[in-house]
Amino acid sequence: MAASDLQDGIAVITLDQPPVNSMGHALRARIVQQLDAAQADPAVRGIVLAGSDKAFSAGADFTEFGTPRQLQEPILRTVLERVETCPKPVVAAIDGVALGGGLELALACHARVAQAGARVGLPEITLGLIPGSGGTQRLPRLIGLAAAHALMASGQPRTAQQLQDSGLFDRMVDDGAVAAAAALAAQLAKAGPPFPRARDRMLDAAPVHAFVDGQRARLDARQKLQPAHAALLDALAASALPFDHGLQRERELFLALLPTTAARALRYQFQAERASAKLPAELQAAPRAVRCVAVIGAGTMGSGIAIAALDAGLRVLLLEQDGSALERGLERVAAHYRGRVTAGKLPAKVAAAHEARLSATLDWARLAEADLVIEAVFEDLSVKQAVFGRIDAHARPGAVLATNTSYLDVDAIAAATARPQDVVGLHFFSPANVMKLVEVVRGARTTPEVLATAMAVAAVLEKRPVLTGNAFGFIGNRIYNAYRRQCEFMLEDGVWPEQVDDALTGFGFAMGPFAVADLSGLDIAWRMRKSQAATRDPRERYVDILDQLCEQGRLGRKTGAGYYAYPGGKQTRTSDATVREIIERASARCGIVRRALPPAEIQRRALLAMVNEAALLVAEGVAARASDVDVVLVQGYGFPRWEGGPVFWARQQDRAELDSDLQRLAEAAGHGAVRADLGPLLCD
Ligand code: T1G
Repeated sequence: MAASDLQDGIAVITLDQPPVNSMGHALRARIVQQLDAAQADPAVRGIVLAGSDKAFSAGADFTEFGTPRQLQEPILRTVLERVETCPKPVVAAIDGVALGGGLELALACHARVAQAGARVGLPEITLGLIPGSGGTQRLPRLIGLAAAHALMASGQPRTAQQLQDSGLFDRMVDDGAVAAAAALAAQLAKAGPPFPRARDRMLDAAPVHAFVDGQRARLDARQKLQPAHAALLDALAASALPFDHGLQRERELFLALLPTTAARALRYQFQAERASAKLPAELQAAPRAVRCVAVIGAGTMGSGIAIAALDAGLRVLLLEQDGSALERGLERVAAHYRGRVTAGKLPAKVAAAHEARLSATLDWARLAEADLVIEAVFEDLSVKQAVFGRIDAHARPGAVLATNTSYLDVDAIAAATARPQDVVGLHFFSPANVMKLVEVVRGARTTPEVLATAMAVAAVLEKRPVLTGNAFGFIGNRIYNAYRRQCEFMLEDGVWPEQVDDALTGFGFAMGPFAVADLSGLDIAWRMRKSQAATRDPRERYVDILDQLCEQGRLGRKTGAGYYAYPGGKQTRTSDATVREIIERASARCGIVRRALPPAEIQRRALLAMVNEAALLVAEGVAARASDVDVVLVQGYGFPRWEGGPVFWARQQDRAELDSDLQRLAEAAGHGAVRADLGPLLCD
């Protein structure tokens, strides 16, 4: 709630709605009540709005969105109007975060004082919305259109420090924002009305329209798929109007976005990510403390994991079995930090502090220093088992032992130790210091305490952890394999790689499956397929196009040809007659009469394959929650966030059509195809 106390004629109204002062109806009503009381109290000369050191306010309470409470007076705009029209000066004291409606509340104040470490932003675009309480109208008037657009279009918070010269804040302090705000309120009271208001500044129409038209032309393909980006520009164009007209236009645009699939999907994703970070009730336990992480294997993955741990403030011991490999790994880490400093993304002293916490060794005995050991060596079971045998011999009792395997059996790896209860999978995605997703793989003997430690470390690394059972492919690769297999079926059925890729990027994927395969290299899948050939059921439909490409040395971009040709080693891919011949021969061998598939059908078949596999994963208990699958696909596989994920997408479809389409896909796949029961997946 909002409590108020009077200090030397200045009423300090403190927003107190843990954990982040999200402004639901109760808090909004309390703020208005406290404002009215301060306004009526003759002893009050000025007013300060403050929050906690964690949050001034995280904005509107989006759990109220789509419910009557969201539109129950006082709505947020009413609160802001009461602040802006208050006959006594109102100053915001910003510490922690001021996001969305939280920043909009501060913008409606007559002045703003920020604590240097505070983070402010208008992240509405990440929720498929635009600011709905004046942000698109007040912010450009305070910091200029271009700076305001940059903040809103990125949706990313900035530190107050980064905005100190923007004109957003009247004061910036290292500490004591409330006292500084009280002093400023007293100053404004002494000077008397009218008090400064963002709304009283006008913007010239011509430069506003020129800027907006320029930005509209720059919207990229994926932004054009998201209605909020165009709506934001429409709202900014309205900032050239008289303030109240612009405010009205913003409101219309905001309300039109609220019910969109994209807005619902993005809110769903926000909450799904928080849910996935929590272990199921029966597995909850206290995590072990982790201060030192040993990473075994200084290759691309190992050095990426080491960087992620260094960035999180942990001590890192990088261990290799080969001196030159260790040197290369250290250079990879050093080059990373040099690049960040050169690009101005990291102060040199911070980079130096990170690197100071890195040590490297060939001495296995030093593993005894680690609280967590992460193995990131070659993806081969016997190699990993040998490494875990040595880890077991040197790691201290109670250390958590993690394998970064992307699909091998975690139990078979754990069996190489005398402490399988301490073994867990931590499947990072490359580059490990960039990709947010970590699959936390639970072995048969993994204890809840070890799982809790893995989830806690993932949070420290600012990752998005998702618990998964120890089944082949875990969650992400299992789903991705089903998706790619369906896309290979479509090649045989009648389309070319570029038609599949274009249809899926047209849906919003960052890249299509064949472009991804060429980028990552076809030989990875080829090696896996050859290892499974002996046990593959000959009755099952198997598409050997990839095998044939690899047999011709077409391993993807790195060999200048894969599903596409890359003439002159260029990045741009071109379709290739050789590939088409291979595909046509494959169709002929299957007796398939090729037919063109429209993009919508390509998209639907690919998505249905994901949905079916998601349902199987939930039914098998590999995924603890249906929404966990969506977090994995969005965070690790380029699934468009504004579509929510395959499960969210399925929940928007007609159930009967889903079932009949899945039946058709299962029949086309032939022997071995399993059509899942979507029931458990589709109930929210
Ligand atoms: N509404 C409701 N609940 C919220 C919330 C919000 N705005 N923000 C956070 N929570 C919940 C969250 O679900 C979790 O709940 C708990 O608080 C702790 O969050 C009108 C329309 C503030 C940086 O987009 O970015 O204003 O899981 O785990 O890591 O124009 O929360 O514990 O039950 O994330 O310390 C715009 C979203 C809203 C900010 C804190 N605001 N929040 O991070 O904790 S729309 C946002 C965040 C709007 C106006 C528009 C982060 C955080 P539970 P957490 P954290």
